Amino acid sequence: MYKNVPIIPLAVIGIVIAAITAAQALLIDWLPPAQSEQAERTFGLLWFLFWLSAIFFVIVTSILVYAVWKWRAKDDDLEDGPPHHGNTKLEIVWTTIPVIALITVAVYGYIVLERNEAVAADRVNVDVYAQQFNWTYGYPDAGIETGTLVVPVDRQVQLNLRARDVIHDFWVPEFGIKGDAVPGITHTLWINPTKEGTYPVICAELCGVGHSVMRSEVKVVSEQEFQAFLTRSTGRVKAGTAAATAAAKLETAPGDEAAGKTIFEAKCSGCHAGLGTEAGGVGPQLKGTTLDTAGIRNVAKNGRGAMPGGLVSGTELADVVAYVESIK
Ligand code: HEC
Ligand SMILES: [Cu+2]
Repeated sequence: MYKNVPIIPLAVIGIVIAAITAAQALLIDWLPPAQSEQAERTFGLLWFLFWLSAIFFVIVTSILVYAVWKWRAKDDDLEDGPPHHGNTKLEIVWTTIPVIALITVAVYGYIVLERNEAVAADRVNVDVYAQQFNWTYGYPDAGIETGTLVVPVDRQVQLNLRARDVIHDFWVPEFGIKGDAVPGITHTLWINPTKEGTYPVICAELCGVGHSVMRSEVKVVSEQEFQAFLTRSTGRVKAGTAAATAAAKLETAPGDEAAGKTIFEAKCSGCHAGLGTEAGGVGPQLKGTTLDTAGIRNVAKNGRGAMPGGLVSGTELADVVAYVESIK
């Protein structure tokens, strides 16, 4: 019955399509390096899905290309063609194989989800606040808040995602998973970072005009450095004047001028020329400003007129205010 199958032309077409499919999969760097246990599992599942789909894609497309080429109707041929009856054997085969494939994918996917969400007893709890257009991170156990996420390596981090205005989405590509921050509810993500380093935090949900700049960083550090970070930040909170929230405490604590200069260069110098000492930018020259410390802090934090708010918060705000004070 299969004597008529055109093995050679089908094989040639199949090899060409398989080569193109494999080349675009292998020659392009689709994914960042996996830097969390979740990323390793998720990327593994992703590639499994890809190659499984690629096999079916090559088979179906090869037959399609061959059929289009071989049995193309002549230009003046308006007939319907001869009638066809079903082929039971073929139908059983093309039902059974996808059923097995889908069950495999479902089981594999379930296992990955189950492991990705296994909660560890010694996890670090971090509250992630998304807001147009910045991220802040609260450490409820230490009572502090920062603008950069700092987490220890080889220990689980539980991120409690919250939004203060509209829907945002917390995404660190290297961590392999992302989660929506939705007003009114808390969405939880668990990450087990596997390698020290600094990775970008990106908002992956269109949330307004500043969406594309809604970024911050996550620093994965050793357990020792993490403890030092907690102690240092807690110390800074204590040094600050009495204020209602931990965030406000950090913002009013004495800032670091040198750190502020670096932050200014990254976040403010696009509009304030000469690192704030010159006129001629989108924003005014800050040298010679008549604002007092609280006034500078207020504009730097909340913006004013054409200047956007939310660029800096927590210790970054304190540092940048110290810098502006120093050039004023
Ligand atoms: C998108 C451009 C832009 C960015 C980025 C920007 N600014 Fe501004 N800034 C402005 C504009 C425009 C004004 C004038 C606002 C007004 O009064 O209408 C201003 C005003 C200010 C003022 C008030 C000056 C005064 O004397 O009244 C301060 C202080 C200031 N900016 C600090 C900062 C700091 C600190 C940063 C970085 C965290 C920053 N700006 C980032 C555009 C910008
Ligand atoms: Cu956002």
